[in-house]
Amino acid sequence: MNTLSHLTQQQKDTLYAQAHEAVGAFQFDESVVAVFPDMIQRSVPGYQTILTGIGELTKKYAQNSTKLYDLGCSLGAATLTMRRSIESKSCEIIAIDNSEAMIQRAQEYLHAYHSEIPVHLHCADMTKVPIENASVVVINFTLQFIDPEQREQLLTTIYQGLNPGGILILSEKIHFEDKALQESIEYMHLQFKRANGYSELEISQKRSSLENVLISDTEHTHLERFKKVGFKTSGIWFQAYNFSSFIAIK
Ligand code: GEK
Repeated sequence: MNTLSHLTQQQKDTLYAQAHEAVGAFQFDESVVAVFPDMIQRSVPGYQTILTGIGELTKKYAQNSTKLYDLGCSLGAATLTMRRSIESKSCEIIAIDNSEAMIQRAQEYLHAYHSEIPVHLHCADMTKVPIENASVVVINFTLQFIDPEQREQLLTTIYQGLNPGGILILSEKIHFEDKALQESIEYMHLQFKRANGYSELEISQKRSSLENVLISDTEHTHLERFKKVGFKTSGIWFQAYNFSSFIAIK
């Protein structure tokens, strides 16, 4: 079940339905916040399954008296899933997003449910946030928006802030070195968006707006980076077309 859909009116994403004279760079502003649950579900194959998996992994990896982080939390879907799934004692969740509009709306959602587990929501750049005493760190489709030059340092900070036995769950859009493979898997994703009601105009304008904003890595780059920063165990636990979710265990 989508945690947010029955709270929101599920406002439909029509941001790119009309032709724009010039398509600006994609921004996580109020207009995106209003349609975000619909947008992410119609654009990211496997999004719900990944949220369910985050819940299961939280159950298994959250340790007593530790912190769980949701970096790039948007409206807090992963935070809500984690909060419902924690079985360990005295945990707290730190949820970070650098969009004020997202954080404000996430606050409303989180208040709508009762829980004994504290959640601290901060409007901040996730590359500047200290990570400490962590048992679970989630980055669900956000590393792809971070400057590629800063990604290794961020993962190093996370590795150092994780306790032994702690887990990083990282979901990303990926691309493939092999041109033919890239083409056919991208085609599958396009078909997914078409089947979810996006027009050719919407698809092409959204693609232009994300150019130079969403910069994907390959599976190989992700796995090598996990190794480089110190993770001994890492791999993909879920993939739908060009969208993958990795785990890395300390
Ligand atoms: C979910 N995790 O529903 N620091 C903090 N936040 C950032 C930064 C940054 N430097 N850059 C971008 N963001 C969510 C979905 S959406 C994915 C994550 C998508 C934030 C940005 O404001 C947005 O809310 C989020 O990262 C990415 O499970 O829209 O494709």
